[in-house]
Amino acid sequence: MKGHVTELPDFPVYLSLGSNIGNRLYYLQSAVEKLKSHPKIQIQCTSHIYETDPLYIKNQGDYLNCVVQIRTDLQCKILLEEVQKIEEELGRIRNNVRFAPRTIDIDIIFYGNQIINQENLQVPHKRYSERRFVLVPLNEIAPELVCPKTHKYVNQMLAICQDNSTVRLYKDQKETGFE
Ligand code: A4P
Ligand code: MG
Repeated sequence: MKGHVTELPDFPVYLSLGSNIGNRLYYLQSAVEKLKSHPKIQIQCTSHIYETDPLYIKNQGDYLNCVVQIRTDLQCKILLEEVQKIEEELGRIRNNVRFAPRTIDIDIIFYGNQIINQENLQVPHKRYSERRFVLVPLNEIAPELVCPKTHKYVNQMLAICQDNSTVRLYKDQKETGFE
């Protein structure tokens, strides 16, 4: 039921989605569908899907990544729990290996202008600005968004990003169902 959608807060929240195991496109699409059908989440915009070189642990498969802009009245901590539920429903197995391959990873990049520094939640996401796989799709949908921490536009963050890994549009976007 989406009856209360117009009452949702007026600030945007940005999520970064990534998958590099199995049917990556299916996992991204399913995660977007699950976000869409959540009663307290409204999707406002999705970037194209990009195929990206794996960062950090290089000997794993390429990722598909995208960024989604939502509105929600879930508090950020609750939103994290909800996106972790979606990760679990889509077969994400958590182990203690950081940056390990995954069916689906959903990170909260920005939650409006809020700055959150809790043990299990840091927003803006701690490493987003070092990642072209986040900045390129984010810049596609929100180039003039200002980072509440650095006070720079997303397009400036991308211009100064040291990461030079490959981030390319994923084949025929008509096949993705994102258009
Ligand atoms: N956490 C804290 N802040 C946040 C936030 N803003 N959003 C905590 C989401 N989670 C946040 O995450 C570990 C813990 O981070 C969570 O329990 C949550 O409380 P996780 O998803 O369980 O573990 P992880 O994903 O293995 O670790 P981490 O550090 O989140 O890894 P990343 O940063 O997600 O990196 N290369 C390409 N090309 N594309 C990718 O998508 N992804 C990764 C994973 C590595 N290389 C990649 C990609
Ligand atoms: Mg993560």
